[in-house]
Amino acid sequence: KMVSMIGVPMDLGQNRRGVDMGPSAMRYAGLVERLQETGCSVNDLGDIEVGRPEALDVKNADNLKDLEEVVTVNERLADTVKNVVQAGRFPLILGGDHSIAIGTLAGVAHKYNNMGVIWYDAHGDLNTGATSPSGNIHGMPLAVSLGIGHPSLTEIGGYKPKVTPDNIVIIGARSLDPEEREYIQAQGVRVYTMHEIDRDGMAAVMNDAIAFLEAKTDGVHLSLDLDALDPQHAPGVGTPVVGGTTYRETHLAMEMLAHRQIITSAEFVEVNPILDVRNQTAEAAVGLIGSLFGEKLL
Ligand code: DIR
Ligand code: MN
Ligand code: MN
Ligand code: MN
Repeated sequence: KMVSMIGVPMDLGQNRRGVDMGPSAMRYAGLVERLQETGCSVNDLGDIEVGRPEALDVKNADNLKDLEEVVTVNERLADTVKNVVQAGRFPLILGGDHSIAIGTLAGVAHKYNNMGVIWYDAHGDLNTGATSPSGNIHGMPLAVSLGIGHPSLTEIGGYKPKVTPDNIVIIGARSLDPEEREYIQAQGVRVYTMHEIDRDGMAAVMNDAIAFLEAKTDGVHLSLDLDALDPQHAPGVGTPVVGGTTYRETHLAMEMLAHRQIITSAEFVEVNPILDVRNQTAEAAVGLIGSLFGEKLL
């Protein structure tokens, strides 16, 4: 695979400082070498420019923290990602908080008529300024990509929506806000909560999710929020939720995605080195990325 790697040192979409260091932590954990060992040709495009919170004139209109700068960064990211996919390369985006999925999807969805999305996360990220309990845009990127929310977010890349509710699957959910639940139920969004993972096992869940998306999409983006993993396995995240997937389960999920070859772009987000334990979470992310790109034990 021809991989183009893009770091997005964004921490404005939530309120725990430090997630801006996520891309460095994953690079430090040996990401490029790991990908090269699995046979990928890697082009590290460096980091997208993000304003420093201290230097920004922060306005929180409409319950959307740092809206202006989040929009600016995501426009830049969308542009870069669009160029990568147009060049026929695989975009691998390193976060940064999950608000960067807005730009990633704006960039990749150009190329596909029926973009599929796997949202691997403890959360639904289906809030808007009107429903969010926090005002944090990292809790909104899936809604924004579905065309719901503030126009300056939904119009990033110059078109909307990027995806439709019947082409997304959420895996690992265990913390959904009341209006996120309502949306999921009203739209019939396919969600594999921790209940289904416990009951049926990760292999069955992934087989089902892959078969579902494979049949009807022409490209699939993987958006992996490290907080989907249990805090024991990924302590370095801003909004940990107990009862998550293990490292092994997530690893298996990545291997199954690699085997079925359905993923056309991916991002790994919410790694926060300040909250981490000796870079464990970045190392977990790098291990997972290795598996996603076809690394094998034997
Ligand atoms: C919560 C937390 N649902 C919110 N969301 C997070 O603020 O909207 N997403 N942490 O990853
Ligand atoms: Mn999350
Ligand atoms: Mn998230
Ligand atoms: Mn592996």
